[in-house]
Formats: sequence, C-alpha cells, structure tokens
Amino acid sequence: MFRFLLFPTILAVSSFGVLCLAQLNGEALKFKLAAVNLPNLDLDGPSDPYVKLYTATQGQGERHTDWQKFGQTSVKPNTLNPVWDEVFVYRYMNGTNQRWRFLVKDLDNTWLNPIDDHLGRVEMNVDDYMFQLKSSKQNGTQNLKYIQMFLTHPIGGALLVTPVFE
Ligand SMILES: [Ca+2]
Ligand SMILES: [Ca+2]
Repeated sequence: MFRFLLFPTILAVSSFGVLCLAQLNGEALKFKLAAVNLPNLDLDGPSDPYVKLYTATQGQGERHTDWQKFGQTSVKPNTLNPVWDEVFVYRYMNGTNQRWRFLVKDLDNTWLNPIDDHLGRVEMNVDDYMFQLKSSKQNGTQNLKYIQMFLTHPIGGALLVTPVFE
C-alpha cells in the first residue's frame, strides 16, 4: 500500500526538479547592437558612440532597482549610425521580470571635455523583447532582423538589437 503511494510522489518531485533546473539555467540570448540617428555632441566631427549594458530584476511594486553592468561595446569613432561587432550573451529566465537598460555615450575624454556626453538611454523588459522575437517567427523561420528601441535623454536616435542565432 505504502509503495503505491510513494511512487507517484517520487515522479512528481523529479519532474519538478527538472523544471526548476531549466528555470535556474535559463536560456542564452545572443545579440548585437547598432544605433541610428544619434545626436552629434562633438564640435570637431560626429560623436564617438559606445554602449553600456545593464540588467536588473524588478519585483512587483519595487521602486528601486539595482542595475548591474553586463557588457560594454567598443567605441565607434566619428559616426552617428554605429554598428558594433560584439556579440553579447544574456542569461534569460522566463517570467522573472528581468530588465535591460542601455546607455549610449559619446567618448570625449579630452582635457577640455573630460566627461563623456549622453547620447541616449533605453529600458526594456526582457520578456517583451522575447515576445517580439517569438511573435515575429513565421513557419519556423526567423524573419525579424532587429528590434528597434527609441532613445530618450536626449530624445532622438534609436538602438537596434539584432538577435544572433548560431
Ligand atoms: Ca562630445
Ligand atoms: Ca566625442
């Protein structure tokens, strides 16, 4: 009698364990970045843009978010439409309210102008990014080239997140 009861319990526990493991490991998202129509905040030619990538997990009703840096692009000198080569890998965990904050900056770092200018900022829920990515799939093939995110602070350009499938 006891044996019969025990067996389904073990099965249930082990499948729950597999589910937890899958959630803990998440899914590796790979992407590249580009930007269009960035503001020009240099006097001697176009801006020299680079991006700092931050992530946070925001609980319901939480106001404060601890942003953690998980990447930075190289600097693309003298362009308002940079295309960065780096492939970023992000550990996505479905439904955990992960957020991205991307800051686009202009490298200045000169004696006259020691602080890098802000070229724009964008925040996004990673679940929304995944939703856009998945809803763009048709007949099993990926049609989407990139997801466009409009920049604020200052308003103007846009950041393009291009998924990388390998
Ligand atoms: Ca500048
Ligand atoms: Ca500059």
